[in-house]
Amino acid sequence: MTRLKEDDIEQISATLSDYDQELLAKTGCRLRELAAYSVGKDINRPDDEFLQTAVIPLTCGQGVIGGFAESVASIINHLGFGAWVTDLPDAGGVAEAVKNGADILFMADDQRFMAMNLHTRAVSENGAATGKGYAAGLERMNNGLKGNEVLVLGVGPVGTSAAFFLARYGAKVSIFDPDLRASRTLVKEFAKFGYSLNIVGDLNLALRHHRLIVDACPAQNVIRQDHLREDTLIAAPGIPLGLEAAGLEQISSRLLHDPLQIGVAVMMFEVL
Ligand code: 2YG
Repeated sequence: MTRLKEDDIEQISATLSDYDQELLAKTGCRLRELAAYSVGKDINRPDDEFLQTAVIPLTCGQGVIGGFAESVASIINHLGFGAWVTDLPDAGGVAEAVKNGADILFMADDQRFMAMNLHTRAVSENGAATGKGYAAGLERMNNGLKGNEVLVLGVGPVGTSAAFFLARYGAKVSIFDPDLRASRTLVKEFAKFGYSLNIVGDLNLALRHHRLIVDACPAQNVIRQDHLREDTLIAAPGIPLGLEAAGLEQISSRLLHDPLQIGVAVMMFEVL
């Protein structure tokens, strides 16, 4: 589980409008539209506007990440919903949220980042939501994925979710993970849903062969400049970004990568 650092997230709140413009240029959707699209929900649900969301900082484990709860609340507010960070952390914060009429709670410890709707009991976990949102982002960037080959790097919670939704969009999904057993387990899981996954053996060959890539692994410099073509599209939920700096400026308009925005937006729409 990657742990964000303060400097990964310190710019989020101030740049959400620019972020939306960039996302619109890449996918044809702003963040709210992409999140609604990824969960298959209508974007305008009038009664949702009044839902109140509380984000509760948690001090357990390695403790609070400065700006984390504030960034989550700012993303939710940017989506058009009311959100605030509780004054208290932990149990006191949960009580404060409930007492002050929160309908939805967001909180993260070192293992799980969860959202929950106190009325419907719907819950959402960040890893699965992030994979779903990035699969939708790639599908929009490519104007559909039916019959397209997509390479997914990393079969953790994010990569697994991304692979599942890519398959649902009709993509031919190949996976790579250093842990071959994990890949084999995923192949069996997918077969239960009638989806066939291909495990790539040679990563270099696979990176050269694939135009569409989901980088859901925490490794750095996995994707090199010589792996990129002028029509390569990369959806990279993995932190830190696995693309080496040399390749960055040439592909920036064809790269989806953010530390929190898409995952939080999908979590919100999953629990609405
Ligand atoms: O409340 C706080 O400030 C801390 N307890 C938050 C700790 C979050 C730890 N998890 C992570 O940093 C990431 N897994 C969050 C999601 C990253 C999305 N790519």
